Amino acid sequence: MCAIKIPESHPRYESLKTRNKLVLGVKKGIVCLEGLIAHGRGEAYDYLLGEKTTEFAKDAEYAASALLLVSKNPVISVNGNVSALVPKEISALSEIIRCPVEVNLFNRTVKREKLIEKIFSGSNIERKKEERIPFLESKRAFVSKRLFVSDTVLVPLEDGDRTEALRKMGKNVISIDLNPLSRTSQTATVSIVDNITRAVPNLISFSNEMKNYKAEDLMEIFGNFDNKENLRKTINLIKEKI
Ligand code: PTJ
Repeated sequence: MCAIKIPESHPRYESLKTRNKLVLGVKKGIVCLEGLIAHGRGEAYDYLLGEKTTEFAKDAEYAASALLLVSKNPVISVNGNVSALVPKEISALSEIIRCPVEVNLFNRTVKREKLIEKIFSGSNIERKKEERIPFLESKRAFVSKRLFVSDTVLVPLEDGDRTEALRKMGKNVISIDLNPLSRTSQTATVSIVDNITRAVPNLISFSNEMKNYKAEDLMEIFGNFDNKENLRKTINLIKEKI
């Protein structure tokens, strides 16, 4: 469903369709206004990356899928933008990985949190926020017991503070953020520099491919991935493009 009708022949059809999903998300009370600004920032980086999944993003998505599958207690954390853009895909990924989804909002209101939880009501969703991430001031510090004890957290469109705090707790953090220079990308264990609209479908397809792999093979795939080097190559790609 779109706020306005966009002809499929439009050269920027995908981008305009994505914007419309966010505008509709605002109208429904799922996306906060700041989410539109955050998306604009993402779009600028996407433009520099050629609006497609780079080979480096694909490598990160492959390693992230292996890490999610080999983790004992993974959790997917979602916010307003993620819930408006890829709700079905997040539910599908959580089923393949067999992990819960948790709503975690930066601009948190109980009303919006409940609205978003409804979107994922058919999934394994963690509602109760009984724990607090240490050394984190924002409302994002309140998490479920499940996330508190998790070994790996997938955090699309996260803020750098929480990524750092989760890393300090000893967790693996998989980020999805189009900005390779953001604190989130710079501190995550696996940094996926790709649009969430492409990254989550790729995670689904890689996880499906690997779901019957042995733990040692998954560990090997994850172990062979060098996140710092991958980020360096992505930043170089942007430099070349400019
Ligand atoms: O729903 P809430 O209240 O939790 O708020 C969500 C936002 C996104 C507003 C909040 O988390 C926020 O302010 O995020 P930041 O700090 O602006 O960071 C968002 C990051 O996501 C930026 O680095 C953007 O480049 C990136 N980004 C934006 N859109 C996309 C994206 N990355 C991947 N895919 C996108 N579509």
